[in-house]
Amino acid sequence: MTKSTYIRYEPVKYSIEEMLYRSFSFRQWLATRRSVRDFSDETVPEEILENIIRAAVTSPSGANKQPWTFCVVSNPQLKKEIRIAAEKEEYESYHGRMSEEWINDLAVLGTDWHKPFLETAPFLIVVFKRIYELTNNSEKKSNYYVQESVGIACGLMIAAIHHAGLITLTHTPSPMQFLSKILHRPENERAFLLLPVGYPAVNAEVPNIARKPFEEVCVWYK
Ligand code: IYR
Repeated sequence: MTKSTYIRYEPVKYSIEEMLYRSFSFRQWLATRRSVRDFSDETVPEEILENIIRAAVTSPSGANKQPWTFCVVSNPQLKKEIRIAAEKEEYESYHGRMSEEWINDLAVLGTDWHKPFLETAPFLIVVFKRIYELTNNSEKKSNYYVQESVGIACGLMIAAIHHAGLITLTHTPSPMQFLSKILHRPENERAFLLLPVGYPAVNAEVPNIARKPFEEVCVWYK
């Protein structure tokens, strides 16, 4: 067993006034984030994408295993292949695989099987979860709380995308095996989430939906 070594944590210290201001402005700014499906094809400097992914990988993870791989796709041929394969699955989903209740619940979003953003957006970030690790001699090593860890990393990444002044949406074509095939991912990886990243199209619109009232989602036990 490897023994732990500790290093000093360098805390940031703000005054109460600063904390009130920072927490308020951060939540107000986060509230301006929306899932946007209408992308411009305007390109984005690669360094911005790199910064976004470097932000995501600061995420905590089970036993610090960091069980994720972020694939950044800008190649137009690959984006086209992904769109064709995703739309094929989505067509099946919207025409029988999803329950009537599910289809009704999606009505407010106005989504359907067409996914033009998979080609229009300059970048697709395809997030893979690593369900285990393989050592050099093909021994399997465990990862822990993979779903939670990768989910948290994606949350940070969505905030980083918004912070950079770009848009995204969480796209989950189902099933997603086609992504492993197209991107030639190894057997220990499973597609987790697909995030197109770019600028919104001119006059892009979003569904007129609201977040739940705070009182409904937060319970205090004082
Ligand atoms: N994956 C489909 C359907 C879909 C499902 C949920 I839950 C959403 O919040 C939105 C869409 C699609 O991307 O259209």
